[in-house]
Amino acid sequence: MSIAVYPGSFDPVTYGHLDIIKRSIRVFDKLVIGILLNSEKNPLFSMEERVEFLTEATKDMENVEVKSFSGLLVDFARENNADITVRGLRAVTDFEYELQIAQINNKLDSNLDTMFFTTSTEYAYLSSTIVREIASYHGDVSELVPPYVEQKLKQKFRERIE
Ligand code: COD
Repeated sequence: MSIAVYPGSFDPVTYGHLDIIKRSIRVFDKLVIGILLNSEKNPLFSMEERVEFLTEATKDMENVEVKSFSGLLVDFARENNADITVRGLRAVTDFEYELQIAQINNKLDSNLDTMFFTTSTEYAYLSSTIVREIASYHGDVSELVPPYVEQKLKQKFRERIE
């Protein structure tokens, strides 16, 4: 059985992430999405909210599991019996950073390889950072994130004004 992990911050999940998920479940028997609990970053959405978003977004995909993790990715992959890490590439600007992570992870665990999926061109410009920024100025993100994420973004930035 081929098992892969797809790690990220997913703060919040976007249609770009979902595109990568849909592409990778065609290749692997099981995909474990790992949401990083990173104490150094100050995420907009709590771990519970990010898990909820991804669980809702993948509810019709049988071979997907959503989990949180802290610590090293190589340990998370090992715990889930995965030997592949999935990552997404938008543009050449992602490549240097992604190559570095892939090489470090392979150095930490030589059984762990990284597979890159390229996104559809319509999502090539899309990132969680851009979504958060547009939403913070009350811009329209309906074509960038699923409807329940859009609602939560509106709520989050309304709460910040009040
Ligand atoms: N199209 C295609 N791919 C996309 C898009 C898009 N529009 N948007 C995002 N992606 C891809 C990203 O390129 C990335 O591959 C993935 O989706 C997740 O993106 P993010 O931004 O949610 O997540 P990151 O990049 O912040 O995740 C970083 C990790 C959590 C993977 C990393 O910090 C990590 O592994 N940390 C654990 C500690 C560790 O093991 N460190 C050593 C290795 S760095």
